Amino acid sequence: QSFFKPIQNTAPPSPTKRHTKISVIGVGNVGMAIAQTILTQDLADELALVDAVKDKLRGEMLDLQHAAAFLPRTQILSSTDYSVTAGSDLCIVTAGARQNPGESRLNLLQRNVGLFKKIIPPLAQLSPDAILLIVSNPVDVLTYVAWKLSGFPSNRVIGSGTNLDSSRFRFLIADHLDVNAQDVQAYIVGEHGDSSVALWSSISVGGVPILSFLEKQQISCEKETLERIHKEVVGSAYEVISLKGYTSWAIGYSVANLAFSILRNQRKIHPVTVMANGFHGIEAGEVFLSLPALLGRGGALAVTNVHMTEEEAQRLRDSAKTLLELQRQLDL
Ligand code: 6V0
Repeated sequence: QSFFKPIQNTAPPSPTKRHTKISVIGVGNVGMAIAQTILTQDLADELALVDAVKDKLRGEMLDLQHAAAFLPRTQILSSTDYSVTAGSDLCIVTAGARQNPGESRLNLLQRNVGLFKKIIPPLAQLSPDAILLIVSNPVDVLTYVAWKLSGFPSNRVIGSGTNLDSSRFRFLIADHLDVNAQDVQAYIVGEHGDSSVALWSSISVGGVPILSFLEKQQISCEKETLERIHKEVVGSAYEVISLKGYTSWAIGYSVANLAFSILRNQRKIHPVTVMANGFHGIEAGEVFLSLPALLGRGGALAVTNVHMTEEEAQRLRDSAKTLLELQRQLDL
């Protein structure tokens, strides 16, 4: 005797409904913010969590499962073994080592490369058609590392890059003008963090290009405000970390938004880390940097020909050189 008495002659479930699976590697502050935002957006039928710390991983899984009564139905699994990720459509990597006191950035990077050597090959092997979305820092170099270790085509290896920097930028401009941040278009490209490049001519509010509007009106002090806002964007992560110890909510929403664009084939443009070789005069070699890219079910589908001044393009090329130099020092 089963709990349900079946209804006779019902049609079998439609074979066209795709089962969507997302894996999140690393259930720290960032991984969990991403996982919970994904659940609220009804993006996946299955969510697999992986971490190296068994008890914390199980605790986080149970805590999310206990919210099932309030969320769209998603099967949540967890394991320290990568077999739990098999058949994923999207693998989001947030695992990372913390910087030790006095440790150089290069040393931290090399330790994270060590972690990626354990993480990326099994992910790629168990989900050969997946898209890899890298969040761990330094995100640009680690996206390159993930691309190398996975053997995937570069359109299926993406880093969260300056998507977060750009959303901080849009928030601050919106706050200054007292408008909705969704009406502000503005791109920060290049390296995630300190050397990011704000594309001034890309800023428009409700379809009005801000810079040419200011120039026509000969309002120069507003330009200074925009520059101050970019400085504030660069300082934002440091400020949040000094206040609460880590950043989580904005990166959670920003990565879940990327997951939505990819899995729901939105063909939406996001500034994310992609293979940048061949764009905007970057010819020095295989390097990943953020550029406004069209995202859909196949991953990064195209890069927009966004207008850049020669100075902006030069700053991108300088970043590319710095990253290539760093990549050359890595033991891959
Ligand atoms: P955290 O809270 O220390 O979490 C890291 C997690 O990774 C921990 O749960 C670890 O147990 C786990 N981990 C470590 N090694 C492994 C391994 N081999 N396999 C599986 N799991 C492992 O860090 P937090 O969540 O705050 O940050 C995670 C990463 O995201 C860091 O590299 C941050 O610098 C980076 N961020 C990137 C951002 C971006 O915009 N790209 C923004 C914020 C943080």
